[in-house]
Amino acid sequence: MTMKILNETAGASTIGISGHTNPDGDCVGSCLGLALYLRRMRPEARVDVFLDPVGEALMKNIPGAETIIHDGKTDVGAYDVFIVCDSEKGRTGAAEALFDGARHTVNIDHHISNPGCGKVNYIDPSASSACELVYDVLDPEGIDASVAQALYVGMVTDTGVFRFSNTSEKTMVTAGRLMRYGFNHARIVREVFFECSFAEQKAMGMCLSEAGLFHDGRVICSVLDYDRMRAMGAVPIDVQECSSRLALTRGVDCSIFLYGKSEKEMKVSLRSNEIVDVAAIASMFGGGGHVRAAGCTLHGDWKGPLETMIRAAGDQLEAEGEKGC
Ligand SMILES: [Mn+2]
Repeated sequence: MTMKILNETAGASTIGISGHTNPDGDCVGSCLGLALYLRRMRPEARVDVFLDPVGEALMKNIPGAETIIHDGKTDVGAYDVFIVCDSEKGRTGAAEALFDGARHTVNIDHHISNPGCGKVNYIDPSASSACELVYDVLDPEGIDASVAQALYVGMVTDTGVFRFSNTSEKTMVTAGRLMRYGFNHARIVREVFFECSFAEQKAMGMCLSEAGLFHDGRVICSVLDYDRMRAMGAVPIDVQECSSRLALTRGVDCSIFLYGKSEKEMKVSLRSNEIVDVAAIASMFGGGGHVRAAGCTLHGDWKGPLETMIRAAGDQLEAEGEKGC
């Protein structure tokens, strides 16, 4: 039987909760969902959440986000219970010492690399999100709309609004049960997942209109140099989706997107769908990453390296074509 968080926190007067550094929606949602629930069900206990600063959309859509403690500072010597969500303890930054010093520890996570670092662990790599697992350890009667909303935000984040292959029947059933508590789920999806800044919209438009195709339309490439970036008021975070979007062009396998980070520095973001090993291309210029998503940085001339990268992608596609014959 799945452990229940009320059993694990019985008699506790201090409870600490944390997740990984640079927290995403699943991390913040699972930590806050758990905290809001425990503040309801264990009113006698003090419940502290420790996380790095959280982005604007998550601050707005995760209830209780304003109660997060950012610097890991606390006057509690040793927590009665410390819970880590969506992470192993080694990725929690300043909170790791608090976890190590706690009398009892719990770890709830869906990362396959996590062997479980608590005295009690609930680790399930088949779960879409930590939030899906947090729901399992709560008693449904103790959940209210705020708890449900926090968990829903995390599920939406880690499943890409229920699109990714980690979305299971259990994910949909859990999400459906959360909806019963009543919150504006349409607004959450819009604000947390789809909304962009004006600069981001402009940058995406410019990136798409400047794009060109190579190698029979199987490689796509676009460049926003530093002057363009500056003219639009765009910063690197505004162009983080550009390469993925380029790769969604029909017929394309590989996208190469360059943007100026400063006068002298071009960042390269590569994506592929099924064939090109973009990590191999990025490594030609001192970068790296994964087979389907990689990047590197160019100093000085970028036109020569760009041609080289386009050619390398074409060579890989050709080699794959020969293999198929
Ligand atoms: Mn997660």
